[in-house]
Amino acid sequence: MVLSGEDKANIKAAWGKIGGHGAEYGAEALERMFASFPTTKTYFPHFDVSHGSAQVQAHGKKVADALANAAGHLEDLPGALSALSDLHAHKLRVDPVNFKLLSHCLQVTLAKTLPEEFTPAVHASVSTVLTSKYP
Ligand code: HNI
Repeated sequence: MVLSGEDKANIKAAWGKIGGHGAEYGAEALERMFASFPTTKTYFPHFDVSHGSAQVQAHGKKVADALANAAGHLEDLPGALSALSDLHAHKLRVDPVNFKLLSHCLQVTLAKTLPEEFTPAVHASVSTVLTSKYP
């Protein structure tokens, strides 16, 4: 996967706009995923997935922190995401189709919260990164 210079600039700018809201947006994206694509809940049988759940909030922060780390390593995404990829593929055994579902929910959350900044070009750049590991 090759990110253009424009992609990188778009992602850095979009992440900058998220500021301190990463955990909140991460939790909203998870809530949207569980609500809209219920099969994704099968990976979280030990979670309370109801609205406002402390577990979903905490997990939203973990996902957001991982994405922030990735956004800071756009020159070496495979390296930055390697341990997490192993965890999801080999230990958690998450089917790749689910990443597209979470990506979609992240994009909806960003589009809703940053309507001015989330232009089609930014949307495309974010998609490229979020799906970078999948065929
Ligand atoms: Ni995911 C745990 C990041 C997509 C199911 N996930 C994590 C952790 C991070 C993380 C960080 C915590 C790791 C640790 O404890 O060491 N997950 C991400 C990111 C994405 C993603 C950045 C994509 C953008 N995860 C998904 C998807 C699913 C998923 C699509 C399934 C639908 N993840 C899990 C499960 C866990 C998990 C299950 C373990 C949760 C727990 O605490 O028990």
